[in-house]
Amino acid sequence: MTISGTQLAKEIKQEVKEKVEKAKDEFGRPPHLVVILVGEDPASQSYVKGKGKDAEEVGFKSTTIVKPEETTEKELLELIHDLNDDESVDGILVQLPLPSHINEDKVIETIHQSKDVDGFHPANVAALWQKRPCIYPCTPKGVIKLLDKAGVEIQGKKAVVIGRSNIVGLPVSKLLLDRNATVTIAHSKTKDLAKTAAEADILVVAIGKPKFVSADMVKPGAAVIDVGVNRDPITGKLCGDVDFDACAEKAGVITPVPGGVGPMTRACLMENTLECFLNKMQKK
Ligand code: L34
Repeated sequence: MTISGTQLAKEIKQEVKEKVEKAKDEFGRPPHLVVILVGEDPASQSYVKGKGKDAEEVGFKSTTIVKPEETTEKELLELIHDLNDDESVDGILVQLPLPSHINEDKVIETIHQSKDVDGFHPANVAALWQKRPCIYPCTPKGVIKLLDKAGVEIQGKKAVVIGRSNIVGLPVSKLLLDRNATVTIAHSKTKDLAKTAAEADILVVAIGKPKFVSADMVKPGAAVIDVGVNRDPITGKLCGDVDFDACAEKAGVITPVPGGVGPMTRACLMENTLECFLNKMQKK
């Protein structure tokens, strides 16, 4: 069975929209999300466009700031400082990856933690790993919601996460661990990766290689979550890290690309923006 991220994202956005209506009555304005894109990478342009579209759909104020590729690190950090100080801005997201002359870590730690809708700030990451209140990063949060929606039991199950990035592999592993799965973090250097993967009740793939997971790596009945967003080298079409057609027959549930984790990332970003807004307003 295919789990539709598009459908679940729609339901989440509907809930956010209703809460935004109420928040507007109570606080006099909707949440304001600012997304910054540096450069002209077509994939990033597409994701940023999707975020702006979703933000408008749920009734946020949405601003997209596009900066040229040559923007200096100093200029970008100054822009972030201005947005940090701007009372009317509730969420700040700088789309990654950034041009190589800009230090991503510096950018991430400059965004004020209270406006860090991505949940990438080191203080937020620390809070996540110490089970303190925090913003759950969008993609990992979306993965867990997809599993819950599909009725997949997590507790006591064997989860294998392929990929160990700060954005997906590590936090998704932590969230699965917090739900009492037994988690193996695998990666491109794992020996017998196929064998390890084939033992998973829950297989989450975020390795960034088109059609990396073949049917022999999937345990019959497993839940397969494909976090990959790649271009098929032959057709140029969007595809995941999982060979969907081959694996769909063996998996119990599986997410498609497009229409799986991508839309969920965006829906969770809307939830996080509302959360940052409410945290701020309720403190006043
Ligand atoms: N700061 N940078 C920051 N935050 C993020 O959360 C991201 N990520 C990743 C890249 N850089 C980031 C995203 O937003 C990946 N990502 C992302 C978000 C949405 C989609 C894909 C990747 C998405 O909407 N995918 C659609 C298809 C879009 C298309 O056609 O191009 C899908 O159905 O999968």
